[in-house]
Amino acid sequence: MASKVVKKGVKLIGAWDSPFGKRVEWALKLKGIDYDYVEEDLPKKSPLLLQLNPVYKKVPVLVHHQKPIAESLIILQYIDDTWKHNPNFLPLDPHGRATARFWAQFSDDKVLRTTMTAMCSEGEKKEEAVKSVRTAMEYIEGELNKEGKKFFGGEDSIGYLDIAIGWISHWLPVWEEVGSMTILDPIKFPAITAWTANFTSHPVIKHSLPPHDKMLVSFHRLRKVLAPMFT
Ligand SMILES: N[C@@H](CCC(=O)N[C@@H](CS)C(=O)NCC(=O)O)C(=O)O
Repeated sequence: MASKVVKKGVKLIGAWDSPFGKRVEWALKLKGIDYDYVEEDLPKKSPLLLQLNPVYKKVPVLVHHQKPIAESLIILQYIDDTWKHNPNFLPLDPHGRATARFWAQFSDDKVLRTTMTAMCSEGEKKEEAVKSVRTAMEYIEGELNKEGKKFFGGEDSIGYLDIAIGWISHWLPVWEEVGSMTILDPIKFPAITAWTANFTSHPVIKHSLPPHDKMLVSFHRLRKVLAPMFT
């Protein structure tokens, strides 16, 4: 874990149960950057959020020296580019960097979004979504096997792709429960299962995970709101 190196000028606008906001929190903590945190009430978006992210109106937003940056995967790269001290999140070689970004985008598009669809839908639509998430997860399983290390970032350090797929370790079980479905079968996905245990045991991650029960309440509520859009 890096020591505290930056004192001022960094603010994170997030929401406690947002897997995207949590990426930025993890990244700042892993780099040892001091920051102010502003919790956003998403049902009643603040003028601050609308001003800082007028295009998407979503959290997270990182403000550094009064300049906002939106979109969690872009923010992760900004953090890595700005604070270059250890740990380095992205590999140094261009192909390694491109590959990590590719799989991060893939896991957002094909795993995370489809899991939300599965959680919020029923019947055939749900079955189809669960099937496609499992197919997509096979690629992540394959990448972890290829790496053969504890984390994508290496044997000891969490990297960009670990942070990007970090939600699988703590949000996915909640979404499985809320959607009454099983996605992460440990027999089918032993590498992801082992990675999940490693990730959630890391001291920085372990102490910054929202409580499971509180998340269940929050995502049951979200499911109720979103379900009509998936029928
Ligand atoms: N692609 C965005 C997704 C951010 C996102 O969906 N944030 C949610 C919270 S988890 C949000 O702000 N939702 C409010 C809304 O959609 O109006 C990222 O990676 O930052």
